[in-house]
Amino acid sequence: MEQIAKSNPRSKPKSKPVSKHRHKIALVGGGNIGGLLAQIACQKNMGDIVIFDINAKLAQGKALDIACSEPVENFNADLQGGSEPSMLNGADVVIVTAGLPRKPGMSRDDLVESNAKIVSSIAKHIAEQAPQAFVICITNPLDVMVGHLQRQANLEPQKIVGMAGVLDSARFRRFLADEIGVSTKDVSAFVLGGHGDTMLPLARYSSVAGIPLPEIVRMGWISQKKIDEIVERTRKGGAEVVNLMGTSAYFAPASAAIAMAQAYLKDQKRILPCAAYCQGQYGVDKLYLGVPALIGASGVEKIVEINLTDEEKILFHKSVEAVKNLNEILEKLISQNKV
Ligand code: TXD
Repeated sequence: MEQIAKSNPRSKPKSKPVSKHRHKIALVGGGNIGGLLAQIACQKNMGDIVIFDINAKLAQGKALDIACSEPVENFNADLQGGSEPSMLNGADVVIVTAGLPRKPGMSRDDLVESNAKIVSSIAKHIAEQAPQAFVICITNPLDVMVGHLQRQANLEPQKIVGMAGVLDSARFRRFLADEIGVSTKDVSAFVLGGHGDTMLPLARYSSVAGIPLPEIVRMGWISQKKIDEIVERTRKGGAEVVNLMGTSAYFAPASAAIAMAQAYLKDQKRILPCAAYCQGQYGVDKLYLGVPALIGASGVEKIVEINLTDEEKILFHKSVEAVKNLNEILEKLISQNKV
């Protein structure tokens, strides 16, 4: 009888050969968002899933648990969990959530030092194992972490984006739809700038069934005062959830990142608000910032430059400065060898 090789339980898990027929999605961070990313990606039949986490047992447990939902959910995917960097090998998409979430009272900016260290540690794994992947960074403070990850992993800028704008605009759309009394599907909304209190939800570029929001105000469906309140609620949407749940949001962020991954994997040419690498657009150079980006099979295929009024320019500039200041804090930490 053929000797069945006794696998040494302590042997390193071998990275499964990359399926020739399915995409491979690697989730770096298997926490609240990472686990949901794995489940949503499976249920949308997006490909094989790897959950990589410093807490190997957490990653293995979530991979196993989701894998056992396959017979019921009727998707088709191999799932792997663990803490071996080789698991990332050959990934088509890498979604990074490794990092600490906010606690009540914390700002996203309070996470710079701790999360920059984590991002530095995983950047080399991505560079070695999946340099061709489309990388979506979620870890906060987002606009700074995506730039840090791009530099540390030496990735092509158009192949790495930050997820925030899709989430922020989804919140904006939800609040507007509830107030106007229409389906969220018929509300399109725009958010520009950094993922923080200086973000710029743009009512002027938002619409209901193609009717510009200012016209909706003229039609009496919603007041300008209410729109201003909703803009402010959108800006503080993350903190609202943190104060309710005691930790950062994870359902809507996971859905937002999956939409971005699908735009890449299916070459959908979607225009999505992403933290993308600006090289002169909006007067911003060599900086990641939330802008409308066309996402397709090449990654960020175009950054869409919209006209801004003088007032919008002032608010946008404030957001740019906030992101630049945070980058300066990071550079200082790096110069002090703290990151
Ligand atoms: O819109 C956005 N971009 C934001 C981002 C929306 C919501 C949450 N935002 C941020 O995402 C949040 O502030 C955090 O920085 C990340 C991840 O949030 P999540 O809620 O998923 O945090 P968890 O549940 O703590 O998960 C983080 C996981 C956890 O399992 C750790 O063990 C793992 O990250 N981790 C690591 N994995 C691999 N390698 C290293 N070094 C590592 N360090 C921690």
